[in-house]
Amino acid sequence: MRTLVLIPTYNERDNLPLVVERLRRAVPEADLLVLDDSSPDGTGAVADALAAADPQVRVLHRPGKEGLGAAYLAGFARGLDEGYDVLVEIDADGSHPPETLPAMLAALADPAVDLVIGSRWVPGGGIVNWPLHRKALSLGGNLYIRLLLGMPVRDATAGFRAYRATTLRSIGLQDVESLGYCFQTDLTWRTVHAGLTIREVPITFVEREIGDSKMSGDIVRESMLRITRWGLTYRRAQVRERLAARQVERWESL
Ligand SMILES: Nc1nc2c(ncn2[C@@H]2O[C@H](COP(=O)(O)OP(=O)(O)O)[C@@H](O)[C@H]2O)c(=O)[nH]1
Ligand SMILES: [Mg+2]
Repeated sequence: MRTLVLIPTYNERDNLPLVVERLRRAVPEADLLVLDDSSPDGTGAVADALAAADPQVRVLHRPGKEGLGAAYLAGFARGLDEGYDVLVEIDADGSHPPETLPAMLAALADPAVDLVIGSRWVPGGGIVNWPLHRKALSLGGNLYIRLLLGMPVRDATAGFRAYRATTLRSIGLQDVESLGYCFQTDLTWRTVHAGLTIREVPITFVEREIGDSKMSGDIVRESMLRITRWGLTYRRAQVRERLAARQVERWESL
């Protein structure tokens, strides 16, 4: 399976060479594409230097910071266009261990599996060095998602994933509006609704040691708003379906 690993970056100058080196070692056959939003710290130039030294590393320079979702959509479009079979998402800050990627790709080799999520919230998974409030946000967010959307996924917000190209082609990427981190939940939801199969592989998420998180109040607000909206639409449709079924039963008993 031809694999393209997408690495979104915003101010990851010191992290990028480390994650690229670990990825090249862990999955030597995979190609890498850095998605840089013109980081002010010069990450783009660092990426160019890595690309110049290694034909399996390339860079997509984007004009400005448009959010993680927009960067990934551009990367998916490129990878699908180039005919890759598998597209991988991974953070640049070292939080997602590239050493777990072979196990994730092995899980995706099962033809019954359409998306593999590197999950922090299944047995064997975990988080190192996150403050309590970040853990609470992730657990609480996932609980809210499960209650409202009823998805059988423990870590729907996770950003370490391997998608089959056919999955990305069948979930309506052209309609995705999510800009921030709720992009991950959005695509999980679309994958479930397309009737596709998700497998979670445990990972140990390690909080970054270098640079700053781009998590923000805006990102949390966007997630809450969109997830609540999807949930209400879904639950309303469920109620309508149940009422319609009851009506049919009544007619049939007449
Ligand atoms: N291209 C691009 N990358 C982004 C953007 N926002 C975040 N990232 C990258 O997405 C990954 C996850 O972001 P991070 O700040 O570590 O979030 P956290 O792990 O949830 O605290 C990192 O590789 C960031 O550099 C963005 O707007 N554009
Ligand atoms: Mg991070």
